[in-house]
Amino acid sequence: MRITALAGGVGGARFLRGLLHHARRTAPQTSGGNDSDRLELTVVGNTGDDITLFGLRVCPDIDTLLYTLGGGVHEGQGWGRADETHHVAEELAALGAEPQWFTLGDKDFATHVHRSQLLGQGMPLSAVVDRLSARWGLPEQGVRLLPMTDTPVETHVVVEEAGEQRAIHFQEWWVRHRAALPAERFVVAGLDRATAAPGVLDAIREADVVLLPPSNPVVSIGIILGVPGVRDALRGSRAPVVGVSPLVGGRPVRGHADVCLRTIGVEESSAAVAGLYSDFLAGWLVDEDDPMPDRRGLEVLRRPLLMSSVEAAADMAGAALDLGLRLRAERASA
Ligand code: FO1
Repeated sequence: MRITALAGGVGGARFLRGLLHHARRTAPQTSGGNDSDRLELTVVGNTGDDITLFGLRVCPDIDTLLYTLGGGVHEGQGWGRADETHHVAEELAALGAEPQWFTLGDKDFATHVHRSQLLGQGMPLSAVVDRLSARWGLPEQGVRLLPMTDTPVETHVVVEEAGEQRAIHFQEWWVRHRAALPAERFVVAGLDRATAAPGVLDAIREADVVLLPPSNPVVSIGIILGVPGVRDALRGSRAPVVGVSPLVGGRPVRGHADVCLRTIGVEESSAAVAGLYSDFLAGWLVDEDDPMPDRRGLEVLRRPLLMSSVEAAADMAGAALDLGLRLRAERASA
């Protein structure tokens, strides 16, 4: 069974960890269960968060997916490594190196050093991600992680300060300013010239089901949808696309999806987020307390959407997957 997911950072990674847990706990116990049931997951990761710091290329959403699915993530933060130390960052601060508002741990630095070393040798980002995925044992779990594009792109935020507009990097807005600086709009430098990374469009076209985890619909999934060809592939895919609302009661479970939706002039509701995907969405999970969106042709399921544990995430991901498989079966018999 081939599943493709478009994912951003913490919420997407936790959802996909739940999906893998769901697959393991429902796998046929008999040995040699026919391979067609084995879950093969392709994750298309957002690279709009990427930033160059201290001369190193940092890919926050890709790294959050690697560390979470690979079992090395700092669970409380949802990003960065568990059991970290910060000697390099402390020395950089002593040297007066900027910026100091983005916390990089020592083990995390190794990822950025090696990635920058390989990129510097001319290796495309997708090949670098393959190397990092191998270190984290993703292939053994049947997981292939692809950056959405090998083209360097960066999400910047146009902010208004003292009556003048200027663009700052998304991470500075998100981390340093906690998304509290009024944002005029998002600009993704390089996206219009980007091409989907090798395998991305085929993974969407050839999937049995495509899943949209509860990642930020504007600055994570929205950015992936902006890669030329991705939206058309979703529209034309034989796979039903099933998404999970990132809002519960109109509020994001974590992060600042509400602020991002307001910035693009979209209502902060799960129905409005489903509207952003309406040209390809077939199924939608909303929290059990949320109003049912009355969208024709959209199959809506009510489920608890708080991923308070891996088991809860597995229940949620399992429900999304089962909805996708049901919709696929209905299409096949139509
Ligand atoms: N998020 C923060 O809120 N504060 C940080 O200092 C921070 C550092 C950081 C370092 C590496 C990394 O991969 C992610 C990091 N994040 C941090 C999360 C990052 O901002 C993500 O892009 C967002 O969480 C959105 O996915």
